[in-house]
Amino acid sequence: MADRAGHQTGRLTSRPLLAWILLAWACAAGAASLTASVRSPAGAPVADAAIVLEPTGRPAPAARGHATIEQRDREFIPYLTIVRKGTSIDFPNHDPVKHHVYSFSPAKVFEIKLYAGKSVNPVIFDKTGEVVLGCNIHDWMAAHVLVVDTPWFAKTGADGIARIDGVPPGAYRLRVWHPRQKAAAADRDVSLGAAARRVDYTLELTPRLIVPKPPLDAGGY
Ligand SMILES: [Cu+2]
Repeated sequence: MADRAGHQTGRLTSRPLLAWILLAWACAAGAASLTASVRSPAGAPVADAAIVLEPTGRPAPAARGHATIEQRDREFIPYLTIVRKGTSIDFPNHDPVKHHVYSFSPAKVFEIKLYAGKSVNPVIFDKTGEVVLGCNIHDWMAAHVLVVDTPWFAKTGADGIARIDGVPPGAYRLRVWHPRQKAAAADRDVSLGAAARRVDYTLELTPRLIVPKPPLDAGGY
């Protein structure tokens, strides 16, 4: 596959006119990109913030996905998962102890009773909204799922940066959300064109509650 792609690239560069036409077409049809930077009021990068672009005045194209939230070292990984409405999520348990995953959030109420290894069935997140995950056995385990109705979203990394590529030009409502935000930032209306766009946000968070984990071999769980 790589060879074939490389070969095609070689052919294109040897035909400047064709390459130019393709480049012009790509710009005209051009996909937009948006980069968001999220920082605390003190200027520190904010990780795990969701950046969501919803098309205004037209439906987002339909798509369903699949995602995985693991349990490892008696923690959920990752802390924040953003999915499209209709996405199924698996909850594999890689620990030598059992977990009991649950959510009481209106967007998705479910529980997977005490289990080890692979969870029986994936859970389908069929409503938009915020879902808080917990474990009945381990109080400190917490994770979040944000269910959205658009394929264009990203979450910030440790550098506080999130980037969404391949967005068709047009009008969008831009939302930022963090599981521990003190107050919601206002939505913004953005018009995306061929040029890359950058937006900056300041979000104040409540500190993450750190509950000490007992050693695994002491209590047996
Ligand atoms: Cu657990």
